[in-house]
Amino acid sequence: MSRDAIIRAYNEAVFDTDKEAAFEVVNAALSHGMTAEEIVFEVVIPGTEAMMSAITKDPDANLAQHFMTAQIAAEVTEKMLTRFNHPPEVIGRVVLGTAFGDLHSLGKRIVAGCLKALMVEVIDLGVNVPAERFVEEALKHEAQVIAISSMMVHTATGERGCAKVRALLREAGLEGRFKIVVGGAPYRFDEGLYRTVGADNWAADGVAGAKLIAQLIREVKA
Ligand code: B12
Repeated sequence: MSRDAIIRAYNEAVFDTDKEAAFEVVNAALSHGMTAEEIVFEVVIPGTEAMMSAITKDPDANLAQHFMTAQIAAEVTEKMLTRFNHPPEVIGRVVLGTAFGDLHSLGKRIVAGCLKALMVEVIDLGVNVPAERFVEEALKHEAQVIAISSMMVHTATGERGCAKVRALLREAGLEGRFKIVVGGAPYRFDEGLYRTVGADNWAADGVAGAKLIAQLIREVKA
């Protein structure tokens, strides 16, 4: 099986939301001599990016495809990490959660999957997370980024969401220590909204979000 054939077969399995088939391709790749590192960096990450961009452009693509792409990427990456010759260093930490009052969790889980594939440690606080908890957990885990998902306009713009996290950081003199990143449907409708709510940046999907967060982690650490 050539490398191109492996990449094609992996992408097909993901497109079919067939996790078992994706793992079969990964096992075949290992038995053909590909290393775990090559599988993550040459198959899984580019494959996830390609699929996410195809799904975004395809009006017939469904939620399951979106979700499973990130889920498979996260699971394959976690399995491959145990086989890495030199385990890659975690590049940093992010606390991630859905804003207070908001119970939507699918987008957040996709973002978490994409972050894991980029070697970012994710502390997932779940849904309906009070602003105070974002700050407490970021301090406790020495995170570099606080990532807040909001799927509803009022949980994005409300006083108990991102704006409160910003206010708490300001009051505690912690603004230089953490960057705030937001995402979710309201930010896609209004690309300037992230500024209004006091975030440092936003991203439209999991792959772009993970890349942005990895970049901000490096900036905070520099
Ligand atoms: C599925 C869904 C639900 C499910 C949630 C299941 C779950 N476990 O998550 C259920 C049925 C529970 C639900 C409930 C409700 N929902 Co609802 N829901 C949706 C729906 C159809 C899809 C959301 C979704 O999962 N999308 C798929 C994921 C993959 O996409 P995503 O979340 O946008 O995430 C991607 C990006 O946005 C980005 N991203 C997301 N978060 C983050 C965070 C960061 C940091 C970054 C960088 C990026 C990022 O990356 C993700 C992956 O690529 C949307 C409609 C829509 N089209 O958005 C309505 C929607 C969000 N819901 C809505 C409403 C009103 C509700 C309810 C109030 C309904 C009711 N009357 O009870 C309740 C609210 C409950 C609550 N308190 O939260 C409205 C919100 C309207 C508004 N303007 O505020 C919407 C827009 C539907 C509508 N058109 O009216 N909902």
